[in-house]
Amino acid sequence: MTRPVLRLKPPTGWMNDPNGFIHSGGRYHLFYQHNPYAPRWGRMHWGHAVSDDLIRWEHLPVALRPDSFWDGALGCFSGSAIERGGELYLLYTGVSILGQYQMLARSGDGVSFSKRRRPVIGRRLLPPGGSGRAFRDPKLFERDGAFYCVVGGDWKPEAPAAGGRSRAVRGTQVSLYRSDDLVEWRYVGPLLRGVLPDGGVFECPDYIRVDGKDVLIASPMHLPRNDEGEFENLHSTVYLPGALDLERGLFEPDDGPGVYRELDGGTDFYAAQTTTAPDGRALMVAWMQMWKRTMPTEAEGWAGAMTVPRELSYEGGRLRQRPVRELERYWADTAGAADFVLDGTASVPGVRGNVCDIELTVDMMGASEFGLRLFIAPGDGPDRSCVTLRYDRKNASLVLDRSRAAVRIASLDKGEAGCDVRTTRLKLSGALLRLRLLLDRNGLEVFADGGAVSMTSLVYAPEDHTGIELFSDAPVRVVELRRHAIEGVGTERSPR
Ligand code: DQQ
Repeated sequence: MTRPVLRLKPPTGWMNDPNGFIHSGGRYHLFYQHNPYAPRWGRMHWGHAVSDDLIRWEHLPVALRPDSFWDGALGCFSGSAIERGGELYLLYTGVSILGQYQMLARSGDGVSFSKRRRPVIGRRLLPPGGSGRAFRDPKLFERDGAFYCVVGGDWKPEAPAAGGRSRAVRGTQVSLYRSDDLVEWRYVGPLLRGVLPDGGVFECPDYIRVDGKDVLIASPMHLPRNDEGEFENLHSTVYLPGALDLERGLFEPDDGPGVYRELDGGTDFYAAQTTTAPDGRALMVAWMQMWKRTMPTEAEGWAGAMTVPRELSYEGGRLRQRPVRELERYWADTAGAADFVLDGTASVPGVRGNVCDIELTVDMMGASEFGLRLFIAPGDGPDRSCVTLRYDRKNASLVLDRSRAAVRIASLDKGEAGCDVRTTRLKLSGALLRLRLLLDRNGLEVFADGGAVSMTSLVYAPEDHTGIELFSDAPVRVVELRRHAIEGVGTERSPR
């Protein structure tokens, strides 16, 4: 199995959630949940990588290890970073035998971190209805000289269910805290509350202002699938545009209570974390994986990787995502064709590859289906393995199908119906379908309609499965097809 070129992955062992994503000391830092000893989840460390441009990453030594009483049970869980007075601070969840509490570490050089001995948000500061059993993933932000963080966790509603007998309801909440110095915190209020199946909680909450809009992000566990075909993965990542009231600790979602928008419609996207770039861009990265799936790279001693970082914008009442523009510096050897009619199946000379960036605009004309086959095995014949992305115009949806992929991935949880096919609503305003596809050896990131829809999925294919084909059920006009190879990202540099 080949390692992705563009996307951050662990030097060895296991990687999950992105943590502490920040630009500090002249470079980007991306920490991550890490087990350096095996390609499986274990007691959590914080792995650490740095980059000048969000594309070429250099691994640094592990930043946090479970080496104290407060993280001695399951380790140093997810959290975030902020700069203060020229120092880099990490706020993370320590998991001890007493439960989950928020811990602080700091560094003068951005490489080695020293931990405060006791939690800064401990038992005394639990939110109303919250227990220390699930209280995790603090995400820091700064506003008007004050520090804030949002923390996910459990919530036991105070009143019994209306009209019924008192029943133990296990809910979940995202709580807001405030501090002037990152050490003394006070609880402000609940930004989001809900009840998820099986006592699931909102993991990895995040808040960012994008183009003047307040956006709350969270990763709810076990969110049930809806009629729109959303939330098909075991756990989901959602966003809620709305209005944040920092004084009263309230978040008013634009869509009303209990409505979540899926952040990505693919099979592998979780625990997204945002940061703001020095030039003001809102950036986001996520774990490109889903829990409880077979992970074929285990056999190579590593497992888990990130998405390529994305830029966020807020336009037309929705969040849009696109790969960071720094990626374009690595475009090379552009091939493609423009303004031709496709009717049936065709390939375009030079348009192939498994590490490339594809831009495509298609006028659907009278067709009801248009699509691409990617990662096609060499040879001839209709049975070659591949992955299919197709636009189904009648159902206004984009369908990503990896049931014919060279290496199948299975879901290991009965809460998930399967993980071969994902469908995402995509309503075109006219007949133009606009797609951007990022192929990176064992993965595919799809952005449609200027990033209004994204689908992120792992695809494991041998190195020579580089064929690309277009297909349609009736004539369509390919307005533009450009495939940029990606070169010069180079090999990974490991800790010295
Ligand atoms: N992963 C971390 C937790 C978080 C979960 C543990 C989400 O902090 O809630 O590795 O993937």
